[in-house]
Amino acid sequence: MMMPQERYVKLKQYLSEENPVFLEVIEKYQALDKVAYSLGLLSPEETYTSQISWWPMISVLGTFSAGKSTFVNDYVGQVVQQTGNQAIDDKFTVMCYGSNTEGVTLPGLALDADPRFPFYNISDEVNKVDPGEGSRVNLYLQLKTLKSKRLKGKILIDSPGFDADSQRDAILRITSHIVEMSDLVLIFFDARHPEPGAMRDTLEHLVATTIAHKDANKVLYILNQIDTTAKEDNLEDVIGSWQRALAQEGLISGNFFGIYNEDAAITVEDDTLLKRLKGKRDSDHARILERMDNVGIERAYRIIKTLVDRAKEMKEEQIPLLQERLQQIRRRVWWCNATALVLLLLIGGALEWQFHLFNSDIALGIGATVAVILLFVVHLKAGSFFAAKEAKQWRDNAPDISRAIMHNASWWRLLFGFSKTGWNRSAKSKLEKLITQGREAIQQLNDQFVSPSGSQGESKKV
Ligand SMILES: Nc1nc2c(ncn2[C@@H]2O[C@H](COP(=O)(O)OP(=O)(O)OP(=O)(O)O)[C@@H](O)[C@H]2O)c(=O)[nH]1
Ligand SMILES: [Mg+2]
Repeated sequence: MMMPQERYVKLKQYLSEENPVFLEVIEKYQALDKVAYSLGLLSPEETYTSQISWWPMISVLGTFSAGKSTFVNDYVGQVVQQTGNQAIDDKFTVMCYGSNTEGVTLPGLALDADPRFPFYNISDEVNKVDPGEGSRVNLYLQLKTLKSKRLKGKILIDSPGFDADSQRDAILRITSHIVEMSDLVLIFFDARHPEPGAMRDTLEHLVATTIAHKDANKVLYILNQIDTTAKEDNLEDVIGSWQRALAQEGLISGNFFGIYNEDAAITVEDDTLLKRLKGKRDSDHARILERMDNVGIERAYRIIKTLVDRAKEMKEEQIPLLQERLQQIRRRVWWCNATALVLLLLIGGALEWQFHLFNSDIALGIGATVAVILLFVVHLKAGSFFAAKEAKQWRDNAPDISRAIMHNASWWRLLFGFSKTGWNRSAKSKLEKLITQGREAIQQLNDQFVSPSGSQGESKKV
């Protein structure tokens, strides 16, 4: 396993050539990790740099036979993916650049075990929703490397079509992971079946999750195979019913496109009709390609935004929650201590009353020492008992909180309090600094990419 230190160095080497902004950004991630180590939210071998994709990542999702693989092949300029009119793809294919002229296909395990890819430890995630399936990660994922200029410095993912009956939890989990990690998500629909029935599942699972996504602009909704509307010359109707179906799922505004693949398209006899279809296709296709080619810019923003969000979450949610839970544990421990003290005094009083046990200074001293030792034992036992109990409650839903509770429930913190000690105040001020610096880094990116006139065409590529 790659340790954080090694990972920072690798990331810096790889990314600083691309854009010097990344050097600082990686250092900020390092600082964020440090705060998390001190709070116990991360274990020493973990790092937030492995929870995001440093590569720009584009994913292609959608209904089956919509033409996803055909589109992907066209984009990379090679036939990497099989296509056909029945459900073809049964796994997610992660594609990246490789210098071998002969492409290489590697099993899903290659992705699961490699911290440079955004699927590191995906088997654990799959196991959470579908116990046991994680070990069969090869059934769900594969990695293909190919020598395609378009893929340089990018990750492109082709996915299996959504099928009404056979959607496994594992596939759904991987899909939402992909949507989460991607800088650009292309959701393909099939113009041959634009009505709600045929894409019910896709609508429910993809549209619903992407609408809810905080960064909705990264999702492109693509009606593919619009050449097929030539048969009845009803492009507008088909697009209309498609958008109505999307609106029914709550998607009113969004990035909508209509395209087809020229090699796979049917022959259109009518010239004016062909021109109209091709006009729509060419302009929409060009807009999609522009977003795909510029995905490096979106990635730069995403990486910084994730840092800011993470720091905010830590400061505004995790620290207060942790503080509250630890206070609670501390209160319980003090009640135990108080009860023990009362019991000891009663026992001591009874012994004195019955046997006059504490009639000398030495006896009194021994008695007091025994009492203090007993109280300390009670304090330790109660502390670890209540901390373990509390940690267990958070283990499944918030493992980082659970770990932090155990990390912080040391006897001296339980004795002297948390809110009073400086640790959380200093953590909070470090996080505040990171948040401000993150915002500055975003401005720095704006300076690089945004031209004052606001026109997109003048922006630089990362
Ligand atoms: N008419 C027409 N046919 C297309 C177009 N794009 C793809 N096809 C055909 O549609 C069929 C399905 O294409 P694929 O690319 O395999 O679709 P997919 O979405 O990858 O399908 P799964 O991987 O099975 O989910 C193939 O026979 C393609 O030749 C298009 O724009 N127009
Ligand atoms: Mg396919």
